[in-house]
Formats: sequence, C-alpha cells, structure tokens
Amino acid sequence: MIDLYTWTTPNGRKVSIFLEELGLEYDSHAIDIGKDDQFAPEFLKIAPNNKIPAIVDRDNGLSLMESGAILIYLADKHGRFLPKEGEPRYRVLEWLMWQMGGIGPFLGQVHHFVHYNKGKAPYAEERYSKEARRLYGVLDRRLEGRKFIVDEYSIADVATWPWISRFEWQEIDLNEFPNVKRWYTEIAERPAVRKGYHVPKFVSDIPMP
Ligand SMILES: N[C@@H](CCC(=O)N[C@@H](CS)C(=O)NCC(=O)O)C(=O)O
Repeated sequence: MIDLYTWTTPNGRKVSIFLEELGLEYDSHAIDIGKDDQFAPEFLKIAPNNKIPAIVDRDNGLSLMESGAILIYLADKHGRFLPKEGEPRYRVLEWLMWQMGGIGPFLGQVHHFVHYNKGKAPYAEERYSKEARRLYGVLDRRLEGRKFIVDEYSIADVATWPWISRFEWQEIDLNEFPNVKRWYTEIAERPAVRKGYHVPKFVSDIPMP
C-alpha cells in the first residue's frame, strides 16, 4: 500500500497514473499547493523540498520525493516499465532525465509566464515559448517511426505525457508535431491514464487536440 501526496498538476499526475498502470492500491492525500499545504511541517518530513509529489511505501516505511525517483523506485520494485539492465534501461533513464531536466522545468516556466502572467514579462514569454517549441521538436523527432519514447511503454512516457497534456496552456498546436499528437492521443486512451489523471480530484476532462 502506497500513500501518495499529490495535487492536480503534471508532476503529481505522473505518479497517480503510474500507480494505476501498476494496479497498486494507494491512498491519495491532497496537498493543495494553492493554499500552501506543501509548507506544512508534517509534509516537509517526507518532502523536504516542499513540492508534490511524494510517497510513503507502507510495506517498508520508505518516503520519497521527486517524481523521477518515485517512478524509478516503483518500476524497480514491481519489475515493470523500466528494463532491468543494459542499453534499454539506460535509454529509458536518459529520456526520463530529459523530461525531468527539460520538459518539466521549461514547460513549467511557460505555464508561469505565458498562461498565468501573460504580458508581464515578454522576454521570458519569448524565451520559454521558444524552448518549449524546441523540446516539442525533439520529442517529435524521437517519436518518428516509434510507438513510444523507448521501444515499449515506459516511465519515460509516463513522465512526459502529463506535461504534454497542458499543450493548450503552452499555446502549442499539436498538428505541428504529428508524432507527438499520435503518441499523446494513444496514451490518453489508456485506462490507467484516464483514471490517474483525475487524482486527487476531477478538474476537467483530458484535453484532446
Ligand atoms: N522536480 C520535482 C518538481 C516538483 C514540482 O515542481 N511540484 C510542483 C507542482 S507540479 C509544486 O509542488 N509546487 C509547489 C511550490 O512550488 O511551492 C518533481 O519532479 O517531483
């Protein structure tokens, strides 16, 4: 049994979607980051960086923050969605790190400057929108002739998909990135995605291009 501390954001949805993919039992606990729940002393004990998501594994008492680390832990523990060794494992980790270091932080800045604070900082809007388009281009090329980011569906896809689900906030027309559009719409149909997207609560339907 896993305790999941989360909110309705891309980083939070990565973990709820993955718990659904693994078919695990979990309790979700809403950490409303709009109300500063992430700074509560009890939450800081398991998530010292005061950000969601975080988990506690009741089997062994292990607590973890950082969505990438959580996905690796759960994948290794259950032996699924992350190859055990060799090049396939490092390809998945390579693209997971790409998501953690590129897609997440830079699309996050687009949400901040372009979606929430439009017109306040034109230079930042331009800089981060340009980087977002570059990253979409990288993903589109990677998905040319590939069903998933690395061979089989993996934690690299699980980590990246929720960020692409905010394509409207990022003012990205998915028709310009046909491989991303095909990958995105196929993954959106997975039962685990359809369920995990609405944890810890329903906000809106999954955006479709
Ligand atoms: N690198 C972290 C980023 C986590 C993150 O940025 N979480 C955001 C929501 S998506 C958050 O909790 N923000 C609250 C805050 O910054 O105070 C991860 O992947 O887990």
